[in-house]
Amino acid sequence: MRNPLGARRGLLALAAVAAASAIAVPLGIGSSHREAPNISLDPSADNTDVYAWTAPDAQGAITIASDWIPGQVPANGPNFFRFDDRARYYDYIDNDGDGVQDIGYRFTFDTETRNPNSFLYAGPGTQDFSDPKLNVIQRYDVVREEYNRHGQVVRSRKIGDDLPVAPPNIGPKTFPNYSNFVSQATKTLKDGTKLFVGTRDDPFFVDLGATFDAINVRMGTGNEGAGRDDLSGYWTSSTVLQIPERLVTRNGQPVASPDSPNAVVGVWSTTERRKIDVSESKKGHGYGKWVQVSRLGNPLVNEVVIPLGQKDRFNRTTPDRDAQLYGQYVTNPELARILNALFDVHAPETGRTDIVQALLQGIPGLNQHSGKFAGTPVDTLKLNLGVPASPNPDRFGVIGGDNAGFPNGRRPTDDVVDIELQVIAGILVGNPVPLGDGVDQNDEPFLSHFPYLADPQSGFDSNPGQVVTPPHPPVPAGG
Ligand SMILES: [Ca+2]
Ligand SMILES: [Ca+2]
Ligand SMILES: [Ca+2]
Repeated sequence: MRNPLGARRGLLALAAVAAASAIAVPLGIGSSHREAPNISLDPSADNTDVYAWTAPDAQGAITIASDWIPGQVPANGPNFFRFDDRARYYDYIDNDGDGVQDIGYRFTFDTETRNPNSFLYAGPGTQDFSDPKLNVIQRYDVVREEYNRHGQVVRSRKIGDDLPVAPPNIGPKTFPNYSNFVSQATKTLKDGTKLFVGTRDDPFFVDLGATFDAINVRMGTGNEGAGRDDLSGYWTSSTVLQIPERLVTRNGQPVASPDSPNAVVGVWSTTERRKIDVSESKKGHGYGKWVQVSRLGNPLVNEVVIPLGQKDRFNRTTPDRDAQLYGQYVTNPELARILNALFDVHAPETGRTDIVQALLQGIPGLNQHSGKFAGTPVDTLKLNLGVPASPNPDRFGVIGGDNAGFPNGRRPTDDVVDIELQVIAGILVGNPVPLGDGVDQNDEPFLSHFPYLADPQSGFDSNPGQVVTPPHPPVPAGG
């Protein structure tokens, strides 16, 4: 099996290491491809991706999808991947730009085995959640929290109680109507919030094995397709939320236009564990306070920018301290030096305020917060909710002229690998280099409706890591 571990968290750093070792440049970053050493040993708490966008069919809401647990091989019974009952999973929203959460959604889980004397996850022909043949069922609670300016909880409300998690797609004999089955896992609350939690096709797409080799072979391109989606067919564990704008904005009102003072929100995701926990403990029965063990906002920062010695610390800290703790690594990114050393792309190596602005401060007039915290550098995915969804999304997002995509939020279709490589090379400061990995889209088409992320391939039918993008003519930088 190709190694999908640490998937996109470690993606670019991994690709850089692979490329470096291929031409024997001593970069001194060691043989380990683990991105953040501690969390790579704790995959069930590992954030892999966060998406936040305005869906075309729900323009008065923010849609947030968060994924955990990288590299889930579908054919993996009898104990399939699932959320950890002993962890707490969060989506956070900052609506004034100080990097302190204002709204949070906390997911906790509880797994029941109905018949401990059976080895089967579910019996043949299982139809729905009430079917007694469904032997293992995981349920979740979701609590909506509101915080003061110090991030302390001032209001807490359980909005979902014992809701069913969409099970893994074991195979057609077990779940003959899988799509219908898991559609029951979509819930709409009284306040208009939609929820889905469960197994999905991993929406991230990347040629993990050959990113930089392709650039090496076709210098100046890397943009002609022919890449292999090494994450194709793998599963992920997802939470998808669709929240009416008035429930996330700073003034409790819908967003009237892109210029409205309440238009921009920042999104990130975290995982918490008990400070002292033991494997025998039941849910909530560990000891000690809850501590954050994983954090993810933009799909670039901890992967590429934060050096190995700081990555575990990054996972423990909060966005409001990002500038103080990690600012130097953003302005002088190691990856720019690596790209230059390997491929001579003339990427600026210092003073990269363009990267700080694109990812941490927000782009003025697009996705920068307004008000007294405008331009504060924090690693959140900043989305202007007043920008309408694009009828023709461009996979390059903003650098492709489509302001409804990354880094104005992040849609599942956004090709963040190509975008990030081109941003590091300097497309925002007049150095367009048509870098890419040759994979332009997900292996599975996204759904046009909630929860948008595609059904997972079945364990019976899966053949992960095999989908290859057809070759195509070169695409210039920025698409
Ligand atoms: Ca805030
Ligand atoms: Ca996929
Ligand atoms: Ca790509």
